[in-house]
Amino acid sequence: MHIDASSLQKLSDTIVEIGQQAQVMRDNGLSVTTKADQDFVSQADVWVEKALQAYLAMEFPDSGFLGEEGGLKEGKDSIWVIDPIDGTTNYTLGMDYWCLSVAYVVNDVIQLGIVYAPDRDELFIAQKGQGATLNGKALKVVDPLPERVVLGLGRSNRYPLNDYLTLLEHLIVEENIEYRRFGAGALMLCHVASGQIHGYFEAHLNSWDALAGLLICHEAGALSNDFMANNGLYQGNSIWVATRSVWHRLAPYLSKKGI
Ligand code: LIP
Repeated sequence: MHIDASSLQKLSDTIVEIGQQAQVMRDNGLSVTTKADQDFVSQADVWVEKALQAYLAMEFPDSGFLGEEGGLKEGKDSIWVIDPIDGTTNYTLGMDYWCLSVAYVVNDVIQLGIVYAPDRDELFIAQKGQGATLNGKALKVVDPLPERVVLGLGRSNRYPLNDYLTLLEHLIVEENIEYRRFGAGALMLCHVASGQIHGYFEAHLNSWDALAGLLICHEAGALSNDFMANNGLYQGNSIWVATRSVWHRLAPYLSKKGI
């Protein structure tokens, strides 16, 4: 199902409204529960997901829904993939590096990606084949000077620490590449598209963290691994995205690691 311009406008306005409500909820005080080591959920994560699901079920009744907190509701050939608050730890601590991430997938192909970071007032939107924008301005990735590469990284307990440390050593010692880890994969992917960083790697990311940011990167001209391979939609996958020159520079090392 194609998303026309007025539906897209209504949807992005709704995401902005819900994101601003999440700011109010934080300012009013949050209850936070532990899902696993260093993996938390607040009542705002649950509220945001339910609010988005209610809106999408009304506007797109035939579509399915996959959310980080509420899980899967099957649909016909399309599905909305939602991370209500990506960067929950940052959000609960009052840091500005968090976002809402909404992706629309038809027959395993990402058709629409919307990422909104309320504290930064950054609204990223991409539709397949129609480019990517940040607050309405077109995005196009640019290759960095080889000595000025900054790579975004993410890690979790879903992946051996040693492999992460080995990668860090390779980047710093062998490649003289700087890195940043800000704890919200969806927003870091968007900052590849907007040129703040020149690539992003995480050994395992869930589809709700990855899909919207991935389309925004693709539509801005970045290269990536095939995240949807091996049932990536439901199992998650490794994610490796970069500008063309950074991609080709690190691909040999990462392919040795099976990426
Ligand atoms: C987080 C991701 C981050 C990853 C964390 C977690 P959450 O998402 O954005 O990249 O390293 O393990 O998955 O839990 O804040 O939605």
